[in-house]
Amino acid sequence: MAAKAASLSSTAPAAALLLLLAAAGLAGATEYTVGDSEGWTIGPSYLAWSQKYNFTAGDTLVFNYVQRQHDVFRVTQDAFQTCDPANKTMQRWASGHDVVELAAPGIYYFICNVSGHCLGGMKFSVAVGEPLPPPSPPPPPPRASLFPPPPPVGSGAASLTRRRWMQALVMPVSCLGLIIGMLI
Ligand SMILES: [Cu+2]
Repeated sequence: MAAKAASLSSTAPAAALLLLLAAAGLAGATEYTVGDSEGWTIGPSYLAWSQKYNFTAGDTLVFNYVQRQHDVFRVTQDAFQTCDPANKTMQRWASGHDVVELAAPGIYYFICNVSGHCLGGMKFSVAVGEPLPPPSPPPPPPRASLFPPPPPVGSGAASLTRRRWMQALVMPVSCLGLIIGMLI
């Protein structure tokens, strides 16, 4: 019985730590490669790709492509729909390996501005939600001293209870004696 309790108290902190690590992994920022292994190019369905994931603020998008064959424009909804980014571009990238942070919640619109590519399907939008709240701090691990071993069945428990009763009785009796002594 006592051995079982000891083994439980030693595995509990380890289990709590695993849960905490899992929660931290879920709450942390995620990096998404646009188009997955196909990258940013003509051909893949970026609408289908963008609908596979739930994006939250703090996540990042990585655009991988051959430099000068494509580029990345973050544009307004209007420019996204018409594929015409003139005066409607908020940010642009052209390095071939562009890391774009989705810093705040909202809808982000991306297109490729190489002629014909947006109309050819190189466009997608992502709806970025609020980040998950941080995990609450873990409770302090239980200490062995907080769990005294149970008293042996029989004599121990009974004698302990009797001793407490004796202590509870001795105090008022001795006080009463003192008062009586003062009165006499
Ligand atoms: Cu392109």
